[in-house]
Parts: sequence; C-alpha cells; structure tokens
Amino acid sequence: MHRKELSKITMPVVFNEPLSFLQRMAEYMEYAWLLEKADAQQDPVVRMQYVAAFAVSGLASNWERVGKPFNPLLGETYELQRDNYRIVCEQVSHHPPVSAFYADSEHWNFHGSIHPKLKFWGKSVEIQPKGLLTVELPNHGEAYTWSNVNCCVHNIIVGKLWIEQYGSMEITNHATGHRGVVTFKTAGWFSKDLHRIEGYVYDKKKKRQAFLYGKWTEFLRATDIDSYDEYMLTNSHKFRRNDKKKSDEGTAGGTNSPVHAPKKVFKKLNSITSSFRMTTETETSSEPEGGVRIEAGPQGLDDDDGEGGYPRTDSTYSIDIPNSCTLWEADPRPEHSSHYYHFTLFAMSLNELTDELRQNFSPTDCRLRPDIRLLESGDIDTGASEKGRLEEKQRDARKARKKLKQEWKARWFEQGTNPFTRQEDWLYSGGYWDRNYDHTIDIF
Ligand code: CLR
Repeated sequence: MHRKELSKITMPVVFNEPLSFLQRMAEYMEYAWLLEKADAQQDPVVRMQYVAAFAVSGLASNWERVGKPFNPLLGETYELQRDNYRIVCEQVSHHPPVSAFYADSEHWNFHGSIHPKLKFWGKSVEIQPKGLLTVELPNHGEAYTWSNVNCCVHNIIVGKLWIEQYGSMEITNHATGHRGVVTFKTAGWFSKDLHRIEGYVYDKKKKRQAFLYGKWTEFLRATDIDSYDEYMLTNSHKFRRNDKKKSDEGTAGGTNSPVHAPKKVFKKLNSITSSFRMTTETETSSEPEGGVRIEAGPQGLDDDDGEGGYPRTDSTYSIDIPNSCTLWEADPRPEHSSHYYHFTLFAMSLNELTDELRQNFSPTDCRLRPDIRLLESGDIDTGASEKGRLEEKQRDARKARKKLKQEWKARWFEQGTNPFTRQEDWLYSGGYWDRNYDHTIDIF
C-alpha cells in the first residue's frame, strides 16, 4: 500500500473536471432543504432521520464522478448564495491539503473541514475524507456531528473507473444522545448490494428507534422498528446482515488488513499514478464469472465483479417495508450529464458568474482560476500551462514567506477544537460576508 497526499498527485488536465475541490465541498448543499425539514420536526428521532438524510444526500453527487477536481491553491475561496442559505469555503492548508467551509441559514448552520487521505492499493485508490462535519439546529439547542465514509476509486490502471463508498457513518446528537448509524455496503458478489445503505436511529440508551434504508445514489427511507422487525421475519433474505464476522471481512468499516497487490503491479503503479494514468476502456479482465478472487481491494472487494471490473448491474431488488416514509430522493441527472463529467444540475450551476458576483466576491474565488475556466471552455493545453503557472506562483509565494519567516494564516477560518467533540477542527472566524477583501493576496 502506498500513501500519497491528494495535493501531490498531478495528473494531466484531461483527467480533471472543471471544478475546484472547494466547489465539490459546496455540493454537500444540494439538498440543504433537508436541514430545514429536520428543524421543523418536533420528535428528536425524526430530526435525526432528516439529518441522516442530509448527510447521505451530500454524497449522492459522487456517483460516476471520476474526474479529478482541481487542487485548491492555498488561500483560494469559494462562495455560494442560494435562496435559503449561503456557504463560504477556503483552502486553509496546502500540506496537508485541508479545505474548510461554513454554511448558514435562518434555521441551521453546517460547517466542517476535509482532509482527503489517499491510499493506493494496486488497482484502486482508497480515499479517507478525514475531518468532522457539524450541523447545528439552534431552535432545538442541538448539534450533530459525523465524519464521512471512505470512498474507493476502482480500476485506476486499466478498465473503467468507478466509485464506491463504504463504511459506517455515525451521527451523534450531542444534546439528546441520539445516534444515527448508517452503513454503506460494499457492492458484494454480483453487485447485490451496490450502493445500498442501511442503519438505525438509537436513543441515548442504545435502544433502536427507527430503521433507515436506501441507496446513496437514489433515496433514503425510514420506518419504525416494529414494522421492520415484522418485515424481517419473512424477507430477511433480502438483507445481508452486517453481523460482526461479515463486517470484519468486508463492509462496515472493519479493521481489516489489506491483501497486498503483487509487487509487479506496485512498480507499475508507482511509476504512473504520480504522473499519468493509462486508460484503455477496451481492456477487460479475463476472470471467469464468479471466479476465484485473486487480489482483493481495500475492503475485500474485488475489481473483477463485472465486465472489466465494472459492476455489472445496479441492484434492483426493492424493499417495501410497511409504514415507510421517504426522507430523501435524488434528482435524476440531467440528460447530457454523461457528456459533461457526470455533473448533477447543481454541480453544473457552481461555476456561474454573474455581474453582481463579480463586483462583490473575493478576488480569491475559484471562479477566477484561469486553468479551470480554460478546461471549461475546452482549451486543455492552455489550461494545463496555466495550471502549471499557478502552481509555480504558489511555490514562489511559499518560498518568499519562508525567507521572511512569515507563517501562512488562513483568512476566514481558525484552527481549533470542535466544541462538541473536542476533536481538532477548523472554525469560521466570521466576516466573509462583510465583503471587505482588502487583505486577500493575489493567488491567480
Ligand atoms: C468523496 C466523498 C468525500 C470527500 C471526497 C474527497 C476526495 C474526492 C472524493 C470525495 C471523490 C473522488 C475524488 C476524490 C479526489 C480525487 C478523486 C474526486 C468527493 C477522483 C475520482 C480522482 C481519482 C484519481 C486517482 C486515479 C488518483 O466525502
């Protein structure tokens, strides 16, 4: 296994998508209305259900998104204002790369930071989005915290890239002690559990209060425990129970040890991942169907589960537990999404630059990054050279600071401890929306 910081991986611009990672973070906001819904609930169990739906919904846009977002430059920002909320993001550290954000609205606020850690496993790369996410509902005096599940990009050497998210997401309501635990399953044999998620809401005595189920790409539903238990008496075959043994083997974020890739693969990988990825869409694995798994991916998951290591089908079995309520449903992707980096409609709107914005926003906003603009307009070569120029400018600025013994300080965030978990976090220092950007530096 081979670790590398995201900021140290350079790939040709053709493998990029025309968004900065800061904008990728802003994509958590696509279904922000779920937080409004959460706030409107009187029952803490139902509030947790909607917060869980929000946490899951923020990951839905990752489906099929295999373009690499641009590494933000140190000090780069992104802002987005919508009818009911606004969000500001900043790249607060470059080595290691850390992005922080703060979103607020009349009824809630949502903040956190992300430091994606990459591990290369041979044929796949596992991404651990380190960092903490917090939702506060001041009307209820509540704060919820969780961390995102891991993500795996399969077939980084040959074959079709695909993204899997797996592990356990644990949301804690620090005021009442309720917990929402949602497990993202691995695809499993014949992709039976592809994209499937399920979990429970517990009260502070660890008693189950609701059952949650769905697909992170599509929907999340909730039902009461009695209906669930009754349903399970006759339909248990539909579920792969995540008992202890299973989760140690594979899913549910067990502390499993990896199966190592053959040395040969590693050599090849080391020499190409840092600079180039060879894509051959036609090359397929010659593994027989359901054949013996030779090399296992990070979570015991194999890349040979389908044609060319691509999952054969989505899992289509339906679960209709009586008394279920749909908390969230993903909007379908726009028609030409697959020709446009598999963007959602929301992602497509993130580069929008109105005159009003132009007059008001910070000169560090990533909408002003020339390399991203050039990729967006299809000029890959100039985009690549501009990207090089910006990175060099960033290096020069760092050297200059070193010489003057100056330390970099984030503009809108401060490193501190999360008041609810006491973990290390980045906290918003305020002021971005006062629109005074006199002391921002020129990074483009
Ligand atoms: C997944 C959801 C997490 C936050 C997060 C961090 C890094 C992102 C990842 C998400 C999705 C996949 C991603 C990755 C950075 C690079 C990678 C966009 C959004 C793309 C697919 C490129 C992989 C390139 C390898 C071949 C090196 O909460």
